[in-house]
Formats: sequence, structure tokens, C-alpha cells
Amino acid sequence: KPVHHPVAAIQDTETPAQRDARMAWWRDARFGMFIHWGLYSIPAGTWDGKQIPSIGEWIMNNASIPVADYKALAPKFNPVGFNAHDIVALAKSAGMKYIVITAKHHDGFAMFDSKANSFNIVAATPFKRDPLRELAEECRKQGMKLGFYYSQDQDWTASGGSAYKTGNHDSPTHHWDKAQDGDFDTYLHTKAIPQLKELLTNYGDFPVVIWFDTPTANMTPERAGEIVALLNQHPNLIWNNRLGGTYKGDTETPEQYIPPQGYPGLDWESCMTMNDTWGYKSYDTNFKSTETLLRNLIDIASKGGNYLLNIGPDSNGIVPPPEAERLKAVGQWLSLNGEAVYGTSPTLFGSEAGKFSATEKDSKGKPKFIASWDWRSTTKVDKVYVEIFKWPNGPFHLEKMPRTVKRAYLLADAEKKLLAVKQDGDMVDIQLPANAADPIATVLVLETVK
Ligand code: FHN
Repeated sequence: KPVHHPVAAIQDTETPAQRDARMAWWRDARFGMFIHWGLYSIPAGTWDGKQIPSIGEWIMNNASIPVADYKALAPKFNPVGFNAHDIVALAKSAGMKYIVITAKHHDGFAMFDSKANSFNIVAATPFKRDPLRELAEECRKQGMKLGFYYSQDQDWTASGGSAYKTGNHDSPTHHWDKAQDGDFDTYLHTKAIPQLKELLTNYGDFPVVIWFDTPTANMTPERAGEIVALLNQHPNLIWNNRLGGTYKGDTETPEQYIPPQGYPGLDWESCMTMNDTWGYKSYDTNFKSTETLLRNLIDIASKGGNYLLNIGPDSNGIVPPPEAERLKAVGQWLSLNGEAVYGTSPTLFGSEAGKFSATEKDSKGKPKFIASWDWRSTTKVDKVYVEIFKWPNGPFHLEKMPRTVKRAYLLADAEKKLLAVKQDGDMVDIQLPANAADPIATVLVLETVK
């Protein structure tokens, strides 16, 4: 049943073919870089000598930092190590196709040149540069897409911006500083909407994505409709399901998990941290392994989604080395096997096929959680890819194959040596070489006819 919105959004008015054209690059991309970067990278998880639990970009809220004290971080922010070329090159080397960076997070600090509000990186810091402009230029040069995250509702330093304590999303009046009191409509009309206008008009062909976040009850359908009227002026834009009001946007956004079935028929993107924070925390070293990250990407692709994987640069603008190392390792794999990820459709074998069967133990004898799959699969019109995580002892056995297999080989094999295939109805056995080409995931290619 169509929802009646105060302002019709592009999703309500375009044809299915127009939607397919608008979403095409995003659907092919499969892998993007999320960047959470802002003033919170200075305290980096510690305030007044105390380590503040939970995610780093929430430090202002979690430590109830007064607005004036938080704003006093701006004159100390001078991230001269920031290098847009290197960050875009890192995303490229990881095999990522788009970047989404925090233009303004819940702390209200704009990481771009804003005339609408002076609490921003150009006007309020000694750095005086606009990282979004620099990234936009580099993305253009290096063939990368660029999107902006914007916290449209929560703004903890603006008077009238929603400011709630954790776990109380629907009680936006719960402030910890009088300076946060004020009128939400004034905030919306003097800061959020003017800044969104700046972001949508000052960066040429970017942003291609606006990534909204965590609306509260303040974002009524009428208020969200005012933002939609602005978004409608940019007909190629893609925006997520977190605007608020009654708007569903373009993309589902599961956070920190992979939905077991994906979202059949919908566009979706799992966003995830590499450690346990989005914004930089100096003492969070709980990094996921390259194995987990890569298998997550494959699992997501097998369910038709995108993986938006986060980095959190430090207060000097430097990407933490453990993050960069892992991204490069994932990119190494993609440089050989990307054909099995980009532009693919979901598995033909159902979301459960290939589930972990054997119990592996780590060095301490605990069951080892990798991603709980022996294999996953992705599809193209004339090919089925099987990404094998656990190399079988005998032939690789597939059931319920809806197509006829013509030839089989390993994607990483430069010679594409053909492997013996036995097909009996919908059962297929492929004779594999003795050893996996890659211990994390070896891609078996099945050339098929329907
Ligand atoms: O509160 C934010 C959080 O800081 C982070 O930005 C994530 C990213 O998806 N979104 C919110 C929580 O849903």
C-alpha cells in the first residue's frame, strides 16, 4: 500500500526502470568505505583522565560533556596528516567503489566549509581546510564515488538539536546542558537544512549518497518532508532509510550485523566497524581479522547486499595502521577474485546453503568463529561462483543446482585449468585440486547454461 507522504519522494514517483538506472552503480559496487572522523578523534575515548565506555564518537553524550567544553576542542583540531589522495588510494586498493564520510555527526561539528554555521573545520580550527572538498577532488581523479553522512536530527551542540542519553531515543528533551535547550524547528531551518543545501550544491557531481542517521521523534513526517523537497532537486541521489518521518529511502541499513536472509527484493547495506568503535579510540585494538572481513563481504554479496566498512582516522588525520593493513589484504584478494563479487546477484542455493558444519577450535580449544560458512555463492547470467572457505577433502558437492554446468575452474588460476565436473540432475560434483588457492576463500567458477 503506498504511504501518503507530506512531500512525495523520488521513490514514490519514479518508474521501476528509472529506479534501476538510479541504483545501478550502487548495486554493482558491493564494497564501500565508511569514514567516521571528527573532533571526537582528539579525546579518542578518554575524558578527564577516564576511559569512557562505548563508541568513541559518542563521548560527548556518554561523558555528559558540557557544550562549551566540547566546542573548545575545535581550536585544538589541526589534522595536518590528513591526505585525501592517500585515503582515496587506500579505498581503491581495498577494492572499494565508494566512500561515505561524516560531514556532521551527532556532535554537530561540520567537517566542511559551512557558511550556515561557524562550528566547522574551516572557521573554527587552525587547520582551515575542507576535507570534503579535498576528498571530492581526489575521488574525481581516482574514479571513486563520494557520499556524505549527515546527522540531520541529533545535534548535541546546537540549541534545539535533539540531545538524548543512550537508550532513550524517543525522549529528545533529555539534555545534559542548558545550552542544548531550544526549538527544533529553529535548528532545522538555521542549521540542518542550510547545511544539507551546502553539501548538495558545493561539491559538483558529489555527493552521490546522503547517509542520514538515527532520527528521533522530533523528525515528524512534515519536517522530514522539508528535507525531501531538497533531496528531490538531486534526481540521481541515493539516500538511506534513516531520514525519519514516513520515508523509507532507498536502502536498508543493518548495522553491525549481516541479516540471515538479506532483504530479498530490497537494496541493502551492512555497515560495520573493524574494531568496536566508529570514531577513533586510541585503546581499542579489538580488530576483526582480514579473514572475518573478507568472509563478511562475500557473505553479504551472496545475499545481494553491500558492505560499508568503517575506518576511524585519528586527530592527525591518519588512518590507524591495523585498519589500512586489513583493507589492503582484502583488496589483494579482490584484485584476483573481484569478478565473483562486483555486479553479482545473490546465491541460487538459498541463504542457508554452505553453512558451517565442522567445528574448528582455536588455540585455546574454543570454537572458532570465522563466518559460519563452509562456502557461499554468487551469480551472474552465465556463471555461478562458489567461494569456498573450508577446502573439502574430496570433490566439492553441490545440491539443487538449477543450471547445467559446462565448465569449471578456479578464478585465481591464471591458466584456468579445467576441473572435472559430474552432474546428475541437480547434483554436481567438482574435482578440486588438492589445495586451496587461498586459505581465506578460493573461488570456484562454474560456467553454466540455464
Ligand atoms: O549513533 C550512530 C553511531 O555513532 C554511528 O554513526 C552509527 C553508524 O551507522 N549510526 C548511529 C547508530 O545507529
